[in-house]
Amino acid sequence: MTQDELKTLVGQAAVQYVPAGAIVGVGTGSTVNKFIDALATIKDQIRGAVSSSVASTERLKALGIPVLEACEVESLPVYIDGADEVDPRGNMIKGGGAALTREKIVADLAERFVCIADESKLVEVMGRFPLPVEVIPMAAVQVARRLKAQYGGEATLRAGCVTDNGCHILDVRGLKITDPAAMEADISQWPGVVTVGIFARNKASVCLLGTSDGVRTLT
Ligand code: ABF
Repeated sequence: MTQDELKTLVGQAAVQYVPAGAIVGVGTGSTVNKFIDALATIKDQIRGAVSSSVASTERLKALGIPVLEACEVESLPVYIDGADEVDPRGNMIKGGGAALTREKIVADLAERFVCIADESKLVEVMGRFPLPVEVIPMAAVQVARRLKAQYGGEATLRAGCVTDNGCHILDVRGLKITDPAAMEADISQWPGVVTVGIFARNKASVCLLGTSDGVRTLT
């Protein structure tokens, strides 16, 4: 199967995690696009969606799925999103698409996070994919220095990238993320850091991985 077919497989499989009558949290990316297409087939059975990006909002609306603002809901039964890397415990690196802050906000509203990805995203220890860190522009150099001093990471500013929040992204190479929860908690409280792309506090409750043998479920 091609990577695109694997994404379709998990996008369709994720629909079974959407309860009837739900407002669904919907993430961003090419795998989520497959999920949105599948969600459209049951759109009469849900109340709508909260989306983590303009791109997903447009796709949802084009398919006739109502989109609500995050501030209009108190909680979501489920958030379905992709990842750049996921470990066997459900910790993830996200933010390759620069939407990490909104993704973490929507994930935090959700009771369950269902991660959908092709099996190439599964790693034993995260860090091969450069870790995105969204920063207030004024803090970028200082945060980069600190990433080097404390974690040995080489941070580079993502060229031409201004996030939905008017901020910048550092991509950090050379990390071995052996304790995702501790690293997320630490970097998150540095001055000028908006969001670190480690999702350990909001890790996946379920991960659906597309493999050539079908969907593999990690819980
Ligand atoms: C979002 O989209 C991100 O957090 C991650 O960067 C990316 C994954 O995209 P794709 O499904 O296209 O690989 O979920």
